[in-house]
Amino acid sequence: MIRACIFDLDGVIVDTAIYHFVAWKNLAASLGIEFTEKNNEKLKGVGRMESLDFILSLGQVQKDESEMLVLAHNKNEHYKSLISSLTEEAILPGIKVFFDELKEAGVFIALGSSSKNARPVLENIGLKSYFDVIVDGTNISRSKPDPEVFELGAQALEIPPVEIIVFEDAQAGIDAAKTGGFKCVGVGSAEELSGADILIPGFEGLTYAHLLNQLKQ
Ligand code: B16
Ligand code: MG
Repeated sequence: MIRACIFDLDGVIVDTAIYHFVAWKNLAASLGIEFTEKNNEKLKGVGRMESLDFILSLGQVQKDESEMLVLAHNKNEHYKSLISSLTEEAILPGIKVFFDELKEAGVFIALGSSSKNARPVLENIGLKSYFDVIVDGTNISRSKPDPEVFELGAQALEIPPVEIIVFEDAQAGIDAAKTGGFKCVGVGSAEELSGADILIPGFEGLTYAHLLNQLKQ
């Protein structure tokens, strides 16, 4: 029986992935590194320092630890300025209706995000009060595809992973959920994502009852 759902944030609840991309692209350009949307796919769900490592390796640029901290800080300041004006209009279609349905069914709602900015984002879009548990980048020591973020969520909920559905838009997140023994719904297309129990294009028109039926098949 499913008793809880853990949601990734960026790309599942709200489309902040574009803002991460803009901020990383800007930083990469300042270092003379070309950073494409295809490169950006690999960074979805991946933590800030690991993302910076990836971008530097693309341009074969070497930086020491203190320089890397400054670069990551600069990217984050740019990202924060981009998300400061987020409102509930940024919530992805169908999410709110789906959350209301979960609440009515008595299913717990948790967040499992790699982002250290998850709480201000949830506050800005007005969804924070829906969450029974929030685990984000400030709580974890290992980034997705490590299952730590979802395992901490399951522990806080006091519910075993087999009774929890994880919703993820990133391959690293799907891998994390499956390694941790969770049910996993991938949000996106089969061209980009593999290994989830089922894939959905998004939440618009999705009912919880229909989703449970699909998961049983
Ligand atoms: P921050 P998620 C992830 O959030 C993003 O997908 C990823 O692009 C970002 O680098 C990571 O958070 C860290 O974010 O720099 O804000 O701490 O998809 O796991 O909700
Ligand atoms: Mg995501």
